[in-house]
Amino acid sequence: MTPIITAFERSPDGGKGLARDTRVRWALEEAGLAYEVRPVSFAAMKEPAHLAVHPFGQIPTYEEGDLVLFESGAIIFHIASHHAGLLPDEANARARAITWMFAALNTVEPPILDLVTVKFVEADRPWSKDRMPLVVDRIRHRLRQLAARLGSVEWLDGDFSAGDLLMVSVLLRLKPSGMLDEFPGLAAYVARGEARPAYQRAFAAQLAFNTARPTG
Ligand SMILES: N[C@@H](CCC(=O)N[C@@H](CS)C(=O)NCC(=O)O)C(=O)O
Repeated sequence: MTPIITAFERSPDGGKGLARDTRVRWALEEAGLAYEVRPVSFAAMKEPAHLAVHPFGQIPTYEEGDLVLFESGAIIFHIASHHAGLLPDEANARARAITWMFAALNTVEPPILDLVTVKFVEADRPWSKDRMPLVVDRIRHRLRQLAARLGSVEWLDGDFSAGDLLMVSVLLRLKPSGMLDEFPGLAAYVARGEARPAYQRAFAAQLAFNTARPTG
């Protein structure tokens, strides 16, 4: 059964690949799975039909027969659990790769999301300028720690895994800020992720999706 994912009808980033359908597309490509994409407008996202699939009115979602999932991490974990290539077979290595999935989403992504919030959502608040350096410092702190752990190895723990897929996806959100360039080891790690053929296919697919259709 071909899975169906949802994506922004038109991503606010215009196809830079920062919307979270890209990471799901990437996992599907790594697993060698075909998939369909259902576009959802911002308005439709908050309507009952979509809320029945995603309680928080967001993308991405994943439908496969009777199974309906939301949360990019849960979707990627599902794909990785059922297809080779994204999680190691050995139990402890698998548990460590899953730990990195959580670390990406729970420890590294939140401060990075704060940067987007302070830059775009809170830009007109009087305290926004004071908050920015705090947010940037918190990101730097996490990047320093992550860079120290990664050292000079290729991936976080052995072979490429869903942990790397999520970590690279989360770090990619920093690209427009230039902050990654302060950490050459992390910038190279992200570049290795981007160079994977599966990422390239996912990126191209979301770009085509976001640019090929006329705005409606
Ligand atoms: N934790 C969720 C976050 C989902 C999320 O924030 N999706 C964004 C797009 S990347 C969205 O739908 N934003 C529109 C909105 O929240 O109204 C996940 O990882 O799937």
